[in-house]
Amino acid sequence: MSVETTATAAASGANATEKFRANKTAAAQVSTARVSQLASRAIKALVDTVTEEKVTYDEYNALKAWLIRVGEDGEWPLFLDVWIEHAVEEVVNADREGSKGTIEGPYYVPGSPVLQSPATLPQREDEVGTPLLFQGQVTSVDGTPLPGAHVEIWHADDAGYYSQFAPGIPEWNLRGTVVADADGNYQINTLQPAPYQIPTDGACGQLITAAGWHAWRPAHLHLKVSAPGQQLITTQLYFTADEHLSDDIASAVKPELILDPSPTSDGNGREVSYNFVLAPEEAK
Ligand code: MBD
Ligand code: FE
Repeated sequence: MSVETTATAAASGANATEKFRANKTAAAQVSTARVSQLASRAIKALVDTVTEEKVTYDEYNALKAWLIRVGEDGEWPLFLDVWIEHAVEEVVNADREGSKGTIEGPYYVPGSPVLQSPATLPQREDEVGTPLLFQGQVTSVDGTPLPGAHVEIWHADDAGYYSQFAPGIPEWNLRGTVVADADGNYQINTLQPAPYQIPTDGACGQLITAAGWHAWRPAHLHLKVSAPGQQLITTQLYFTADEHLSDDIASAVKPELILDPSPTSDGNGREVSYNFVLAPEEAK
């Protein structure tokens, strides 16, 4: 295989780094005092680790080499979203009403094809996987349906690859922005995602191997759900009986986010309902 057709951590990481640069606005509004406070504490946490653990020069140089490699492999988005983002999400959404959120992860791309409900996500003719009908209603916290709510969904294919991050997959494969109907109801036909291993051949994989950890996330759907006047929620949904629900490497599972699909009447697939409750936008 040529470089272009091989799914490597470096290729996926470079894409994640590029997409982050393209989509996220620079963190320009952090004050000097706040930068000083946060950077001091973060550095102190590392220094305390060195002191308390009596770190050797071999260990210090191993860390230096590894940090250099994280950048070379483009894996800062992966590293941060796997090991740090869950804490940010918990802090930011601590008092939020309505449905639970969880981390976005490194593989979101804005601007996916807009599809009217009932919708089928873009997929290849020979896409592998069990059909999954995912449906429900989007309401506000007082139960009012939200007509035309947007249910943005993206997930990995059966081999664990995301379109636009692994090579050879059509651009918007298994990605879509589904518009709910006049009653806030949505219906999405897709495929059951498989348990997912983060890329193991880059710097993050090197850390996982060196530490004797595992690289698994439970199978998941990623979602961003929004409607005018409501706060957008970023979340993920998981599936009951997945062996990695209790040891997600990204620490992003919450009990409210676990689906339990049933077989469809034709016996060919599975279906599940999940209702999204959006919190009102904060008064300005
Ligand atoms: C993923 O698919 C993901 O959702 C997270 C959080 C990290 C790495 C890959
Ligand atoms: Fe994911």
